[in-house]
Amino acid sequence: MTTPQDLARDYSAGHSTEAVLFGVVAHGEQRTAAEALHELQLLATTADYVVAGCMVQHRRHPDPQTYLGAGKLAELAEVVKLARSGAVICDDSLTPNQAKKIEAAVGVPVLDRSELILQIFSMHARTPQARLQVELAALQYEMPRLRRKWTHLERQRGGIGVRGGAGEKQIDVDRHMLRERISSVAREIKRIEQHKVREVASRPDLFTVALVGYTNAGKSSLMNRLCDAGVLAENKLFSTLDTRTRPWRLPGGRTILLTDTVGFIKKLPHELVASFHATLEEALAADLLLVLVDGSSPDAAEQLTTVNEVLESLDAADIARITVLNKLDLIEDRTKLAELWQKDAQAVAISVQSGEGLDALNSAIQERLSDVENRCALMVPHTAGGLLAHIREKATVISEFYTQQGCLIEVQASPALLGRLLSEGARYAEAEDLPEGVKGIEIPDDEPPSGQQR
Ligand SMILES: Nc1nc2c(ncn2[C@@H]2O[C@H](COP(=O)(O)OP(=O)(O)OP(=O)(O)O)[C@@H](O)[C@H]2O)c(=O)[nH]1
Ligand SMILES: [Mg+2]
Repeated sequence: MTTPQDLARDYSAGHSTEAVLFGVVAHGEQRTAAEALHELQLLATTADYVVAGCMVQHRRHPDPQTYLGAGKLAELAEVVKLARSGAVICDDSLTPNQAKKIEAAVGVPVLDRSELILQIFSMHARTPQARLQVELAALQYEMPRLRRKWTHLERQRGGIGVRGGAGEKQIDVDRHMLRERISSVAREIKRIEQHKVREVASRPDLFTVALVGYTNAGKSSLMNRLCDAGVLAENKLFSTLDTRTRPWRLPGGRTILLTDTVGFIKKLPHELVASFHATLEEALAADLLLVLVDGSSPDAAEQLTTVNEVLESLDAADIARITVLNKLDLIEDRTKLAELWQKDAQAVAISVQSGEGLDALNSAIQERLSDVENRCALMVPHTAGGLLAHIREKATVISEFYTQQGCLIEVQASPALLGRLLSEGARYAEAEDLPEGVKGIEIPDDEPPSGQQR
């Protein structure tokens, strides 16, 4: 008997199947087919296909019925035959009808970009939440394609006709089964998400920086370098599907949080965006975004544009951000970064591998911290001495001075943290707190930052 898992989960990887890749590119495109389909090749090899050839057609738009024009489709069938390949993979999403027609012409299974990305997500999902999110996206992707699946199965079994055949009744049964499974998976995801929301809410009120960016840009590698996090980083697309948060001790002793999450890619299947929305939202509940780009990629500028578009679609366009151009060690001619500097003149260039630029990244983060935080002098009485460890961990300490009453401490901290410290026994320092002759501690005599009572 067919189960919903059978229907949605034939997203097993390519198992070294040889595949011919194809796509449509604009007239005037100068790059070779292999160059134009470079990203699709990375996706295909990550999903364990062997690329047997690449073919592109220059057209204004894909054909609504067959994606490629009739002549090019015949050429694709010829290449498939010659290369004896077992599948073809399209660089775009195909409608169920287009996929069916291409399959009839080439005689081997057709995958589109969405299906390939779903396969990779399915291969890389490790936590129960990621597994369910991929399953939900796969079920939703499958729903409008059931008819093709059954036509295909019947042909394999030597069945005749589609209308009124066994497949037609089976489609209704399957559709019902898929719907039930979709609701049950969605319910389970909701339950996990609610648990996560509580977990995030209970997190200590540390400044949080999220790593976002195109897949394979080096987000997890940077997190490993900065936090000794031991997360998986490899030269594959979508190695990370889960959000992980780790403490990061800045030089000077203060701790902030760093969050790593799933990467973006152009033409990400909308089922996956919807399904991973909560994971991304968790990452985007950050005070600052580090938008990582692989500066050595010939498509770096386009990738940065895609990332900015995705961030906008996730309502994250207003979060403070630093653009970080990574893999500097691979760039021989650094004038090639000019286009990226043009997009963001404040971008910081680094190499996670060699460590170059990490100091500059640190300074840029400290600068952003000082933009959103307040600087002031506090008096922490000896009776509230327990607060000092808390302050040293969560705020930037500029200076400390012990007096008879307590510790006079100059800090830069978020308004929320200041509010808490004041409610737990600290107070704003006054000029009289400073013993005579002591210099170097600045006690502002103007009004304290808005919302705070002196
Ligand atoms: N040469 C070089 N390689 C780097 C650098 N940073 C990361 N890499 C490599 O780039 C590949 C991808 O790195 P990851 O850290 O997995 O990238 P990611 O952004 O987390 O990717 P996903 O999780 O797949 O979205 C790995 O093979 C890293 O070793 C760098 O500065 N220089
Ligand atoms: Mg990663």
